[in-house]
Amino acid sequence: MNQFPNTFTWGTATSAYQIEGGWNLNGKGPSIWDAFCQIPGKIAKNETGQVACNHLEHFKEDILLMKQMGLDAYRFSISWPRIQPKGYGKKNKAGIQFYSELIDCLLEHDIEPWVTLYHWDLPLALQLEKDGWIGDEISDYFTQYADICFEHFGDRVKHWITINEPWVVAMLGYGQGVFAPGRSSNSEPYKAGHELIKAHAKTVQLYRTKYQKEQGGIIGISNNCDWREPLTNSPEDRASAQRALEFFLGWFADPIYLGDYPEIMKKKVGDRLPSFSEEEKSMIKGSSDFFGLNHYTTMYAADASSKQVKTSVYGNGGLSEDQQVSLSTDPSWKQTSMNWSIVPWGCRKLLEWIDQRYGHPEIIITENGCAFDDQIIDGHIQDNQRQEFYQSYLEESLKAINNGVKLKGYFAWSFMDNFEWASGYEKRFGLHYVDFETLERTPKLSALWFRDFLSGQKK
Ligand code: PNW
Repeated sequence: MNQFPNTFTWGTATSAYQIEGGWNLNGKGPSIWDAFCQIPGKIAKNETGQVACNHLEHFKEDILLMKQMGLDAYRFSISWPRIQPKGYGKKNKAGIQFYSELIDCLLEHDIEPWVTLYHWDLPLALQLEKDGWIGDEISDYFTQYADICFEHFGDRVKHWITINEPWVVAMLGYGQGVFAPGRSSNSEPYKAGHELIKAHAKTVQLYRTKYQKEQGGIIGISNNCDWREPLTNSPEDRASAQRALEFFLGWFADPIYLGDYPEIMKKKVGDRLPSFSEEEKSMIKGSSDFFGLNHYTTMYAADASSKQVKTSVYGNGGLSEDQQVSLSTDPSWKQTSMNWSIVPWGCRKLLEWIDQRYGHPEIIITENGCAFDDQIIDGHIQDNQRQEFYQSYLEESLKAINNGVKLKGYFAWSFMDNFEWASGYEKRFGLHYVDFETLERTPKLSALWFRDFLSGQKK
């Protein structure tokens, strides 16, 4: 493969609930995921993140493994209820201490911390007492929590991500109910999305007015989006692919880059889509220093304006009915163990679409990766498919750069196997294999390939 720019940032990513464990240790409060995992049938095999990879106690060993891979950066998330057990009021010293040590240890090894403030583990008290992300005050609670993080960690953390994948929080948490808090509705996702955007923007405003000048960091949001390829070349199918992208990524990125929701969403969702005041619009517009993108897969889009679309890969949530697009895959595409198709060129097309629609922003791929049923052969994890996945997605990313896209960094999801939400531990996304009995970590073939690839890039 050709060279990436030498200023390019290379990292891996994780999130708190998926790796930390210690769900009730050292003063941490319960989160909506702690509660959700207690409901029989919500998680494969009724597994939970109570122990996960016990990163809480193994973090130093994990940082050494990152060092061995030659990574520049590590993206992790802070557990809000570890910092504020109830999500508001009193802060928890032991929680602050943990992240402080983690950050120090990364910096001692020359690894840049990229910190996500919210990767889905909302303090349970905010759900029970304040209606979680559909409550009217949630964006203020979030901003107060973020303030604590900037105050305690901002001297050392120079890269902040406010919220991970608001689309997933809204759609899977409030539309289909397959993720915490497990609610099903065709209007709540739009209200949750609205509050998530406000929480992001208020937090960025706080960082910019109170901390950015002195601390000198940057702050943004990570949105997820799949690519949508028109099924045929008909004007209808091409319009549906565009519409599907606007409903997926435009929902969150349009307010931030263009100042309001996409017109097509306003038209099709009607009064279930809340509206921003002029003051909110101007606070939200321009509220991201970089374009964080999580990308996993691609599907075909075909027009379904004349049909009632009831189902999609994401179930029966309001979204698929509202956008009136039918999604499908190509039988020739290989799939991961999540049944997500492997379509590297979709990654390039999405990067180019973002570049064009949002005025050539600096993009960071904050997640890209794949799950496979890894086989251990003679003590080695032979995950050739994962290695090929990374190589092919990176090749297409490099093509996008050569076509003028300002892609500045890439984080592989994930550093190690972990708690894959509703799928439990069965789906393995890691570059490192984790034996969940002994918690022993082992680099997979893909981690070794990455190490060699990075050393080639750094010459
Ligand atoms: C992302 N979807 O989740 C998350 O940021 C990670 O925590 C997660 O482990 C990773 O991707 C792999 O799943 C997603 O249904 C979950 O489109 C679901 C979807 C997308 C992303």
